[in-house]
Amino acid sequence: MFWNKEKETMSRKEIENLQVELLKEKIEYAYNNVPFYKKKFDEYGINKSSIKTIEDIQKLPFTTKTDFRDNYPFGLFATDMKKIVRIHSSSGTTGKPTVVGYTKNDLDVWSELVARIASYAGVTDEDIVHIAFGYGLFTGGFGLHYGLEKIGAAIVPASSGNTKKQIMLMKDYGATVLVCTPSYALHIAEVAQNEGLDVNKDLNLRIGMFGAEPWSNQMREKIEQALGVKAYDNYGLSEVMGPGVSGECEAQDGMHIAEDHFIAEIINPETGRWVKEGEYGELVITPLTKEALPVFRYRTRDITKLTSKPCSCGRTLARMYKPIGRTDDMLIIRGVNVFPSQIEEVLFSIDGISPHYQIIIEREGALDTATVLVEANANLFFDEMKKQRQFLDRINYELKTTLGLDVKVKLVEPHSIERSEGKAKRIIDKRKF
Ligand code: DLL
Repeated sequence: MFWNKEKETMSRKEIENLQVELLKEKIEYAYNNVPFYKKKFDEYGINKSSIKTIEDIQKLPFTTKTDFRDNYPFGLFATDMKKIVRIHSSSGTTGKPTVVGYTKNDLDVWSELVARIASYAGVTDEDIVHIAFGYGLFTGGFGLHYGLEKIGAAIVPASSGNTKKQIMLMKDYGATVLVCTPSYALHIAEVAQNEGLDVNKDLNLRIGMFGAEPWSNQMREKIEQALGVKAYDNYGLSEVMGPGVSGECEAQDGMHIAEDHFIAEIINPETGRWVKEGEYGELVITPLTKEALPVFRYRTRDITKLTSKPCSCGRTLARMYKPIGRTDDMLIIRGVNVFPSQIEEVLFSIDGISPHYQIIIEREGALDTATVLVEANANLFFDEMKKQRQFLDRINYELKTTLGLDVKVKLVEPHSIERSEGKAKRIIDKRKF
């Protein structure tokens, strides 16, 4: 379903012309309002006339998470506090959180773009939407909330936690759309089943809008089966706005990027240069309309690929494919580069494994080792050693043939891996640096 057909179907030329104009304006705006960018642009000899075509964006320096940290908390803001009406932040695993601010106008754009991705997924003003993202500093709860409100849907701002109560609310209020992380969706399904609910009879869900963490297509199938929904992916990050940067349409062949508000590039993370369209690399995003916090060429660390080919849905906005991991997530195990998502794909293709797993990384001498903890389904015979052995051999074999990697696999009791209410913690890194 189109939300803003004019913007969703611009020609490539129109998109690029608009991006060039907005980028020039933003460069001037940031130069005049953010000392950090004034200094950087002077250093690189950049001003708005440096940009003539979209390729010229490559002249600009990158912005990284470290730049946010170095300017903690408000050093990158372009407006004074009088104009700031909201602050969010994202906590990394180390150091200070990244702080982001929004003007009234930024919030309007944000809800417009979230309304857009929700309508890609088919959400309408007739839906009852259960939002189980945390409401707080995390951009997920509030971000989805105001976008869906703009569509006119009835929102149940359940926030995260207390899964049994969430299920009761979904059942009693007849929620038709569930919004949360994919890992929490699976947890909800598991608890509902334990409570003796038949999701097809007792719940009324039809759409799931899931995002905020990587998830494979295999996981999508599991969620769709377990909850009786059609599951749509959506992507975003706080540094450039939050959710609403991109989302899947009915074709589910990549997520359409709101290119009238963002420029997306894919670079080789080592050289910083553009890769060819369709090749995997690191996603770099430049928001074009942010007032409170203009950012240029933000290095997301997410590994994905782009296509600007027209989509069967009729939209012309470029699409990014499911991120397969993050540059800081990549494991090098005995010389083989692997992302947790590749391990997930293998695990989820094997019957008898419940969709909950964790990867423990340790260091033995100079080598990194990985142990995959896999939860067996309750109906797997735990007391039958031979069957267990065969099952483990099968998982080892599949991992080895698909990834070329010999990893240790350990079966653990059903329900022993911690369930997440937000972003799942898939990797436990025990290495000491
Ligand atoms: O996770 C924003 C968001 C909220 C997106 C709700 C979608 C739905 P941050 O907490 O700043 O913002 O985390 C951003 O999460 O760089 C990716 O690594 C990851 N991520 C977000 N969406 C997806 C997705 C929100 N659909 C970081 N697939 C990003 C894979 C995702 N990874």
